[in-house]
Amino acid sequence: MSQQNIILGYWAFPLRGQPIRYIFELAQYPYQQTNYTFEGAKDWFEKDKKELGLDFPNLPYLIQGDFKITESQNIVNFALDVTKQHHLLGAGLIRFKIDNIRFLCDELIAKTFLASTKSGEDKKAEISSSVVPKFKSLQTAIGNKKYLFENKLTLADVYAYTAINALKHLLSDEYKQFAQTFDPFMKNFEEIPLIKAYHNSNRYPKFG
Ligand SMILES: N[C@@H](CCC(=O)N[C@@H](CS)C(=O)NCC(=O)O)C(=O)O
Repeated sequence: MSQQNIILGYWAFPLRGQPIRYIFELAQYPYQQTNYTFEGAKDWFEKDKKELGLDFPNLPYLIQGDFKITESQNIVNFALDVTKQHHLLGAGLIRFKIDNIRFLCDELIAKTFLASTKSGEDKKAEISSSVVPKFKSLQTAIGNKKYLFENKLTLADVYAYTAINALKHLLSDEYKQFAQTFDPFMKNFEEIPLIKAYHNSNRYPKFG
């Protein structure tokens, strides 16, 4: 692999592409960002989507010289490789339990965002059918644990935090019923020194 700079392209929000940012940050691995705003969405749709030379144009994307990939889970795998953080995947059968939460939360992040864009009965239906039941399962899995598996940080925590943070900011009324479980879980993640420094930096594209 060439030593050219890594460029990560995604929306300027901590949604589906956010776990990739956490992986680079947890390793203090240098990466550049192209963060697209919703107001400036045409920079993506009308320009970069057509001009960057991506085989399968989408957000997130990762470019390193001539190496260009999309699909968020593919980029997560690349980021784990390049930062040598395979331990975040776990070992043995736990790997599959971790991935269970990883893929559930990936979908949940998208569903939470989708529900937040709706209104009235549509919004209520989306929340009660697709969002709340999955957060209830996540709440049971978290219980009063600091980390989901083996008392240490894994990709499951990174994804769970990203999904819960999306719920808290995009559907704040729905968050309330989970706060007793999710508040301490979020606080624990936010107190990891590298995460704390990142969240306080201008590299973190926070909500609002
Ligand atoms: N399967 C794809 C889905 C990507 C996707 O849906 N991207 C959304 C944001 S999360 C988007 O806005 N894509 C830009 C586009 O469709 O051009 C992945 O996991 O990366």
